[in-house]
Amino acid sequence: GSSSSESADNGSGSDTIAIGFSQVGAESGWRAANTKDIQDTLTEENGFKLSFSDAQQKQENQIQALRSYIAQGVDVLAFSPVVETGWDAVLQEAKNANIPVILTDRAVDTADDSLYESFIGSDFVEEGQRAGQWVADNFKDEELKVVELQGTTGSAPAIDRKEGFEKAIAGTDIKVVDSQTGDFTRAGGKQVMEGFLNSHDDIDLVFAHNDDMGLGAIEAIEAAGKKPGEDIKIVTIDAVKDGMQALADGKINYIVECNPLLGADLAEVAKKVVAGESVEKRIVVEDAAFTQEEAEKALPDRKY
Ligand code: GZL
Ligand code: ZN
Repeated sequence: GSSSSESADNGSGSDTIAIGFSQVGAESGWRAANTKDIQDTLTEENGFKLSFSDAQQKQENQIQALRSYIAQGVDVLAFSPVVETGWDAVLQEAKNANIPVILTDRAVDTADDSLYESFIGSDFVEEGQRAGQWVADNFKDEELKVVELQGTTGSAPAIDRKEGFEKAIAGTDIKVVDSQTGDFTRAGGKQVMEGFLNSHDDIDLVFAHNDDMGLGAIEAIEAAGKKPGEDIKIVTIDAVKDGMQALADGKINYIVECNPLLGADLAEVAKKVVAGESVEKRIVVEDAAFTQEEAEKALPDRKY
């Protein structure tokens, strides 16, 4: 376009969108798939100059990255907030700098939702509810003892998945007898499950907020001489390849998907926002769910 009307050059040529993205970390298979999709989609040929950073699951690193992108004068900011609270200051700084913000994957808890343009991600309450509903449907009259491996404390998926699961089992004899965070990692899930196995000899089912913690629980259950998927049932959320393989192998009993492929929606929303077009405040990503049989069929074509 004509140079005079273009916005101040963002150092990447006026038609390319300079986007700063702060990623939670690299804690799980889901995160790896999400990162790959964003980096494969927000490319030069798609009209983007992507600055990407990994915060190792620390909020202060995310805030630091967002501030550096604001200082660089990017056209748009995007991030997946590791926890729900503590973002108002940096979001206000972005607003003061006229840099629009897009949330992907996880939500923030803010009184002023003018601080971001759009939130693109799954409905985590529904994911927890679908997991709980499968348990309620399959064990409705049993006094089932459940232990819960929670995601990162204070994160939207951990808060919402717990809420959804509890809603689904309300009114049944299913009881969550222990619940602790494994921080969405395999190592965390294994360590917490070892603790649960030491303090409970009556565990019937594990509800893990993601596949990676479920895979860690499998290691702990097998080390204790029990059969995962049989002696102790396992229900998880994500449906990444390793989780789906364990499901097909009968070590996990049910998985609710959490689609990590958010790159296309992010690219579309970023282009509209930079062009000054209105965008939907909330874009809900659709998720599927898989039994052991369905995993066998789906595995060959799984993209992640
Ligand atoms: C969910 C995402 C969660 C995944 C975990 O959208 O935020 O974080 O369920 C990941 O695997 O670590
Ligand atoms: Zn017990």
